[in-house]
Amino acid sequence: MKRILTIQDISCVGRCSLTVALPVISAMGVECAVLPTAVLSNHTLFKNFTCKDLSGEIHPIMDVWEKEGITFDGIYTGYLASADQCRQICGLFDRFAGEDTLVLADPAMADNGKLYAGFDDSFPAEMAKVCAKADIILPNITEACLMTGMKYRTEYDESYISEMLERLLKLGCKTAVVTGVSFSPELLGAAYLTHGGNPSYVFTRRCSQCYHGTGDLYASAVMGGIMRGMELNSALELAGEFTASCIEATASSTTPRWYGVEFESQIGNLTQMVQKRI
Ligand code: PXL
Repeated sequence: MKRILTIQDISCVGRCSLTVALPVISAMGVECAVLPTAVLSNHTLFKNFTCKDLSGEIHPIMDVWEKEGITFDGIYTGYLASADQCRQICGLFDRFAGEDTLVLADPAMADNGKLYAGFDDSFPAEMAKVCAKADIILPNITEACLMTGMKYRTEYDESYISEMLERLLKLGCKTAVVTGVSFSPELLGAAYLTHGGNPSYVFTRRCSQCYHGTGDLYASAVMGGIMRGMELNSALELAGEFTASCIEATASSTTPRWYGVEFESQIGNLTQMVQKRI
């Protein structure tokens, strides 16, 4: 069984980051080791939150893993709590990402044109350095703009997205995927580009509701799919289908949207979706 390491915070309440990555990646038949970067009472879209930064734990943990000879087939980074942590995670790649380790970076730091609470304007440049070392990066349009200096737009055409993909590749990653791309009211998806190729698109039906944490669900499913041997295109299709099914399963819920999507009811479905694609 493949073993991956996911590096992101644990928000105790609110279904995002580790509380999403662990169940999703496990359900896909991949061992999910974790490096929690911070403990929050809940994610930062609630009105109040506590945040205990765990930066001081990263080096001692890495030293022990090295002593124990622990290795990973993949490393998946998500929300990182500070610029210093970004630098530490670049160092972790140098120590633990060998030739055959797939590194996927989701620069979870912004949405809808705005950085999340707690980050300042210098943070995207540090996150861009994490992305530079990754094989695959998975920003949404806001995050891509912040890392490339492009202007954030809600209305755009294919040339805007292809310029974004080109600029993201220039950061240094091998494959750039931009999520949350849409050219029509019915479809939402991802655009991706590899050096020397042309932009490709994977669309899924657009769900009218909007919930917090869907980016983490999507990225976790992409990582799980790739680790199960799927081509990127197939992993993106699966992730889009899974995320849409989770949103639809939550549509009748009256719980506020910042509690995230009720993915729990779709975990059995996810396991079956993986079986069909491998
Ligand atoms: O889902 C991204 C995310 C992860 N972790 C924390 C967050 C957010 C988004 O707001 O606040 C702590």
